[in-house]
Amino acid sequence: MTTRAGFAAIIGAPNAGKSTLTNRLVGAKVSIVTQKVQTTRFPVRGVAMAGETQIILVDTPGIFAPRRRLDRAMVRSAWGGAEEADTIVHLVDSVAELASAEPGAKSADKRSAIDVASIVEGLQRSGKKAILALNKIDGMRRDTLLALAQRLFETGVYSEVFMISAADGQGVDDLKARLAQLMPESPWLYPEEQTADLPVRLLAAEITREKLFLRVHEELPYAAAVETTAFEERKDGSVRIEQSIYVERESQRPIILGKNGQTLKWIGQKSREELTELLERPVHLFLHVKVDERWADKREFYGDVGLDFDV
Ligand SMILES: Nc1nc2c(ncn2[C@@H]2O[C@H](COP(=O)(O)OP(=O)(O)OP(=O)(O)O)[C@@H](O)[C@H]2O)c(=O)[nH]1
Ligand SMILES: [Mg+2]
Repeated sequence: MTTRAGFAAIIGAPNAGKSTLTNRLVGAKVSIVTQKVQTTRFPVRGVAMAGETQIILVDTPGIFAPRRRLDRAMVRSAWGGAEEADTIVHLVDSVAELASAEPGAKSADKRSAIDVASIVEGLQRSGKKAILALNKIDGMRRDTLLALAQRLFETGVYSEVFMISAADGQGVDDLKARLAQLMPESPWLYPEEQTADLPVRLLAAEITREKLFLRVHEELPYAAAVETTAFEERKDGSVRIEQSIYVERESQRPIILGKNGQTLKWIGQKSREELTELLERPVHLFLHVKVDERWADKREFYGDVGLDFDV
């Protein structure tokens, strides 16, 4: 039996749908998804099986013009993930890309198009060919898509084009089959049943961060981090998890707490439900809100997940 295994990095502008695609290819949730840009903060590995082939997907942070130290570290790690991979998928939000060319385009769409252009330049510099995957084709017209595919393909940095919807699954099986062909002959790199490669404390913190963003993304445009401070297996088979939610300013604390603590309660409930399912045992979750104005610049948070802060 010949087995294959290798790495496929998924790069793209913030919000292109990279984590949604990673989860869909793996068939399980390994990376969190929100409607906010810059949700993924460090490379997350998901393991997908296609027959005798193991495709290790590297979901990367969005690539964009960085300002803060955390941003720079995120963007660098995204390119790092691409360099080490056997194949690169550049995922593009087709809706944003097409909208950016319209008169009166939204600034978010324009920003996304600028980020796409910078990724094309990065690929040109690296001399590597990528697979172009045009995402979010659900509900889009075919002719507009073809024109977009052609325009991007002419940059010369792509070997082929796929049109997909990570959300509803269209085209994803074809992309997966192609990725499987591109993997080198190799023994499998992970046990067959493993889907994610993320320490469980970190995954638990990510799940709470997802719920936090889902609930307060308008009021808290950027600033929050979650850390698991205790993870204790108990004799009765349950697990006790303590987490700190860090915000940058005292004024943000009430946003997370909500009226009578309702918002924090909702976040805790949703996170606990998902953790219970994920860990397959009862979970007791305790959340604390802390103010730390410099969390984004802190090495402790991200050093252990492979973000390199030395500039
Ligand atoms: N309509 C539609 N929406 C999608 C599709 N794929 C992803 N989305 C939505 O796009 C948003 C961003 O998805 P993510 O998977 O978090 O995007 P990302 O590229 O990982 O984002 P960052 O980690 O912030 O860089 C979410 O609201 C998704 O539900 C798709 O195929 N169609
Ligand atoms: Mg993501």
